[in-house]
Amino acid sequence: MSAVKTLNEFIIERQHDFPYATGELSAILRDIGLAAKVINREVNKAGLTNVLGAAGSDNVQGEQQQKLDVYANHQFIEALRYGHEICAVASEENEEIIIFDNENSKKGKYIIAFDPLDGSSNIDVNVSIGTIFSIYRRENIQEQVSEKDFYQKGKNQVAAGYVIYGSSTMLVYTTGKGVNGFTLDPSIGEFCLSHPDIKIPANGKTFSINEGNYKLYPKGVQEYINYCKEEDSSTNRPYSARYIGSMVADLHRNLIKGGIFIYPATTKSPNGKLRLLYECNPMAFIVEQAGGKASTGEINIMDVELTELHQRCPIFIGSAEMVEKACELFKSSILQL
Ligand code: P6P
Repeated sequence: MSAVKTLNEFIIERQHDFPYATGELSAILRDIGLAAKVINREVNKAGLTNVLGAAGSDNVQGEQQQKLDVYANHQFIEALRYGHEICAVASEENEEIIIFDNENSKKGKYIIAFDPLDGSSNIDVNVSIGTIFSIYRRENIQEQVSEKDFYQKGKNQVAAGYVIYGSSTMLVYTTGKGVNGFTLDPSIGEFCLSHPDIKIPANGKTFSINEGNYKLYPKGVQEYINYCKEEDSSTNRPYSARYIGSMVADLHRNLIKGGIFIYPATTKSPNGKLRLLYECNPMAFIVEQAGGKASTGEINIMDVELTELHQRCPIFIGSAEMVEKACELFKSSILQL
């Protein structure tokens, strides 16, 4: 056995974590790994080919699509279309779900939601960006698949993960049995286990929030920001502010080193900015599996009812003790209203 453990070797080894493992989830994860390698190739040379810049179209969010957004979306959809496992896809880039109607996929028991290239506005300035994915089992496989299959709580996820295209490219995922990270070795074209059994520190020294919106935040969030800036050596404060504007990059740093990321409701965005289905829920699954917490400020992210495909959700996520403190201040400010 080589010292290096590839993603595929790891998947096969861990496949028996599940009773009646049929290998379907393993096949999906392998397809995702392949798509990530293809996207990584384009991301890494984005400055050299004309994949930088705007695609000249807007996505369902009304956000200007970047050429790499469109490319990554296509790669993921096509990587999953002809397997036997996935029967429908929800993507940040598409208003409606995409139903795979080929013979293989029609009987698929799983559905997947993803943000193919989160933080893509950072592509042109070479800041790390990422792919986020979330996998559910269909609840009513006798019926024709529809958008309603995606209206599940995050606690029903069977797997979730992200790819971060940064100084190195990493795939980090969970199937509910802990979190493992794989770094792409370009010399062999394989994701190799580099961060086994990731655990997020209970506390950290950084807070990630867009302070430009300070005046738009609820009072409790303002109080937490002020708390982060107070001098108190016994609690390692003041914390350092670290905010890249790319959720995957900010969360990956906090997962490895500890910290908190907050994108709360604002007076302009009463449900925050980030999407429950393919940003908040998968990240919540990963962070909680690593020992952290993920809340709306009031309830666990993975308990939120999803009633719209692109539903937004406020999020406080990261080191357990930091999230608890932020939510304590947030809730107490609500009670004072
Ligand atoms: P703001 C990127 O557009 C994104 O969806 C996340 O990756 C990131 O955390 C957030 O938006 C940044 O938003 O409003 O602070 O620029």
